[in-house]
Amino acid sequence: MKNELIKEVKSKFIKIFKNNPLLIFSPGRINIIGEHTDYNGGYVFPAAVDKGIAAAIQKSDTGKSTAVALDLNSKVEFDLNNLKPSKQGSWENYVFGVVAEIQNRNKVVGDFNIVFKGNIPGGAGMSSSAALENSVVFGLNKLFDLGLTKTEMILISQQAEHNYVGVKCGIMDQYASMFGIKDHAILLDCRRLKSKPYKIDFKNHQFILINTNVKHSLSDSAYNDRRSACENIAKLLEVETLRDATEEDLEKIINKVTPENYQKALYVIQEIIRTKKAAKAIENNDLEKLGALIYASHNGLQHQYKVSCDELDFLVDQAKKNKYVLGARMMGGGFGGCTINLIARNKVKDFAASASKAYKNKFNKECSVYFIELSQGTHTV
Ligand code: GAF
Repeated sequence: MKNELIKEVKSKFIKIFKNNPLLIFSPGRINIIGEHTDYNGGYVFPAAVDKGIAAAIQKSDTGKSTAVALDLNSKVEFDLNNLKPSKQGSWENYVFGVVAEIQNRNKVVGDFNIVFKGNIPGGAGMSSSAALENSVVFGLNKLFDLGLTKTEMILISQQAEHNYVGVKCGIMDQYASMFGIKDHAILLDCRRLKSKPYKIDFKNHQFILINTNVKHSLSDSAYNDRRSACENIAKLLEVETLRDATEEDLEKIINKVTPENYQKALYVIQEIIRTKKAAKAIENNDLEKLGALIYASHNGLQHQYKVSCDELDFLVDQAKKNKYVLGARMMGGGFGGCTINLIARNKVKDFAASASKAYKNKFNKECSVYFIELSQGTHTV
């Protein structure tokens, strides 16, 4: 699947631009636990996967730059000296944003052509955006000898998302996509950008994803709203981020915040603790415990942070009814996309079939089941 994708972008590139490109694969990610904690300076527990974006990129000598999104059958030509965001929601903002942020760091990028295609459905909550941004910055760094470190590259990708795409995201997605390690998840301290790899090789259990195939609108503005609510509460508490606060600290300002925002901050404080506990559970091979933490994470996302939706809640309820699923929760920003499920290997087929059937009956639409492999981060191929 990945190889076919790479072959396809290569041959399309050669057909359009008549020279040989540099080929890059940049993965999407899952996240075991630690949702909406990254921009609060907390911990997350993601892993890069075998699905992502394949990009073919090369210098251009025609005096202009071109980007081609094969999935969308869309092509834009642009002038590197006159970059500004396109209308909100345009895919080219991911490309323009990365170039502009490189330029902001006084690095010189020359004209280039890029052709890309992905195999993560948009809106799945698996970070196709970060994968695309990382593929662009990684490719340009190589082509133009920019001398950027991987950490600088992910900060560029993140800024592109803030300033060109308009989502004030944390660093989890870009980090996981860039630094992923085969067969491992990464416990990431988002403040220090320090991570610890955990080999994931449960004997009798595995993670699977189920995509609701919905993405409710307003998710970007809801995301930014939550981020600023968290920042405001951190200010009230006189701490840098909610990572530095405890439940007791929060209780002291209970009268100064709305009950809704109180619950959101409480969720973040509790989720950071759950994430660290999840790492311990994996160290101890205690999958029951890990599963319980994953269910608790969903409960917080649904009732306290309020970023879930009926479709995600329904799939998590289906998981709860099945004793072979140890834990399930919504994954990523929310309002649609996938659930992640920790399930007994020999029961995957049964659960996938019963959950899919129930989902179809309830919503009159299909969900999709994804099997994933934990894979290496952004790389040339
Ligand atoms: C999105 C963001 F891009 C991440 O930074 C993170 O906040 C996530 O939502 C929620 O955990 O994927």
